[in-house]
Amino acid sequence: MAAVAAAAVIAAACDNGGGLPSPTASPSAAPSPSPSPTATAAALPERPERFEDLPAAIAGYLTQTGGSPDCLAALFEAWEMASDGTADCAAADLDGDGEDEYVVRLSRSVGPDEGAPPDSLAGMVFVFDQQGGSYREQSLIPESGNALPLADGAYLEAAIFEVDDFNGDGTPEIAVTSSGCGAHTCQLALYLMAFRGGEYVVVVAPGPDAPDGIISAPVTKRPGTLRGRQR
Ligand SMILES: [Ca+2]
Ligand SMILES: [Ca+2]
Repeated sequence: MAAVAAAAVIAAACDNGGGLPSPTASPSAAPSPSPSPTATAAALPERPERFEDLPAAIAGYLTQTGGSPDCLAALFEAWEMASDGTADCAAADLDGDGEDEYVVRLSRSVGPDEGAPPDSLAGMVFVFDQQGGSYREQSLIPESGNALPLADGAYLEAAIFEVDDFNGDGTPEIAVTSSGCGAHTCQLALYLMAFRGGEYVVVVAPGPDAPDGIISAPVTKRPGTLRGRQR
């Protein structure tokens, strides 16, 4: 791209040097009466200092803007959010009210000082749902004995694995993963969540292999080898 742009600049310079009158700039159009409402970008809020304050700031931003057509891409860029390359945001109508909700993963760097492998990410996954004109967040990583959060509530390698209608009932479910490592092994946990009875809950029936409906399995490789939904 840079080379193409440079070539265009050079070509333009040559044209101007050829004795031909340079094309006049197109006459300035009359000032448009008012910017299109859809093009009006609300000011991006400052990133809160504390990681645990990000969800409330995002809920406030979504409430102010009435949603996010770019699924928070501009906000995440401004906030310089850490990412593993998997999706940070997915929009889908999860409760069947005709409006999109936002499934959002927030990541930060984490390392051995917090008991994590070097150069890891930890994060939280929330759904932001609008009720009565205000967006509110709910965590999509339920508490479980297999996956303990770090001090600020972040989980290692939290990821949006997929948002899709897995069971064909017409409403999407949300598959979220996180991992945690003990002394010898790492566990990957999978949470399959959906909107039921006014909130987002685990929809897998508890069983021997899934206490609390949370599916977990040992992974012998470093966490992160099971990659989530790609951006
Ligand atoms: Ca909805
Ligand atoms: Ca479904």
